[in-house]
Amino acid sequence: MRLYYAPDTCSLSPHIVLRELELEFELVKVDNRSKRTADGRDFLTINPKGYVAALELDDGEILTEGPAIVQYLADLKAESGLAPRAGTWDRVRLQEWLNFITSEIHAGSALLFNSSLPDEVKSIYREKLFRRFNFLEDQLNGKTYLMGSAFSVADAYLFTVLGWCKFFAIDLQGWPVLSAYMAGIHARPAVQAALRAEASD
Ligand SMILES: N[C@@H](CCC(=O)N[C@@H](CS)C(=O)NCC(=O)O)C(=O)O
Repeated sequence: MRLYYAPDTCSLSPHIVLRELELEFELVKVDNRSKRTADGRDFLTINPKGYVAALELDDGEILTEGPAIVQYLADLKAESGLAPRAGTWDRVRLQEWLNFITSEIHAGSALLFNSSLPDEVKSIYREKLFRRFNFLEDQLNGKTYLMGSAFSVADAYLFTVLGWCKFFAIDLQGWPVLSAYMAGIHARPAVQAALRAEASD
């Protein structure tokens, strides 16, 4: 398998999951501006949508969309518990989290990277994001992970997108439960390994 990724982006989430599952994979860096891969290919021929993450399977199939990729990976090793078994109520709860993260936190914060948006507009989106953080603060109170006591692919995703707060000068210390949650995930060996690999590639 190959993971097409760009540092500091949402592709960190499937990267963490690949390492949590101890699957064999190759990392291929993508320049998100030029749409070229580090090995000199046109990334648009791999993912015509032009964005990471993209997962290339050994048979050549390309899978895109972070929430789909991480569920596919977790199901390759169902015994890992990174996703509850398909068809169960817990799996639907996991999908509820993945959808919340993708539409509310990922898409909601990606707007803040847009340097052409005026500050007044950005502050509207920041306030909306803070309401979502308040919700997460309540939900995570008394829990180690989103799904309870077991780390899941939703945690890899939430850790990834909340990590962007540093780019927006948002201090997560204002949400102590979320801060502690982030620190716990940051300490996981697979997370450390993924961060090191992306920093050194
Ligand atoms: N819906 C996609 C969004 C992926 C996405 O937004 N990727 C960003 C990085 S976080 C990207 O590569 N953007 C470059 C571009 O759109 O040109 C997903 O959830 O996987």
